[in-house]
Amino acid sequence: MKALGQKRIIIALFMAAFCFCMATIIYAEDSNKDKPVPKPTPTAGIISTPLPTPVEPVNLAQGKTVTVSSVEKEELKGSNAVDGDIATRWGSEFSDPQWIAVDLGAKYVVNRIIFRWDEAFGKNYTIQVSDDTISWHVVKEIRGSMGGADDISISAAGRYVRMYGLDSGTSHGFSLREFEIYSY
Ligand SMILES: [Ca+2]
Repeated sequence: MKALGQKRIIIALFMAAFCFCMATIIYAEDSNKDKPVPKPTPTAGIISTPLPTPVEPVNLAQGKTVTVSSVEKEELKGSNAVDGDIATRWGSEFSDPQWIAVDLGAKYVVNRIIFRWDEAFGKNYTIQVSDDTISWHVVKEIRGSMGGADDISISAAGRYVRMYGLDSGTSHGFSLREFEIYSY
């Protein structure tokens, strides 16, 4: 009888422990219901797309081979007009006409030319193109330039581009700091 009583006590203790565990679990679940549900962190609405880098126009004439009608003196050579340096210049003899031709090395479509004149500027001149330096085609005629920088739009194609100076704006021939040629 004594063993049976102990067995009942053990069962009772076991049941009590089981009920306590169940009560604890239920309470924990109820407690979780009251907890705020974490909200998802909103993702940033800014899409980081790099802006396209502006493409700088390339001066096709720079560093190319130049031929000129004459030079005033040796240091005022024709290549000074395509060296990218505004401080250097080509200077012709003091007479009209005079010309300077750039060999682009291949045939290009040319849309813009800038002449950066020295004090002895070209007042009246033409722009010519050629594929062989034998047959030249006049694509633009400039009359009454005031010097400084002549920024000229053209539509032409050729390997060689020439400034053919008809009349200087001074009595000192033609002097060109930069002969710039663009295709765009
Ligand atoms: Ca120069």
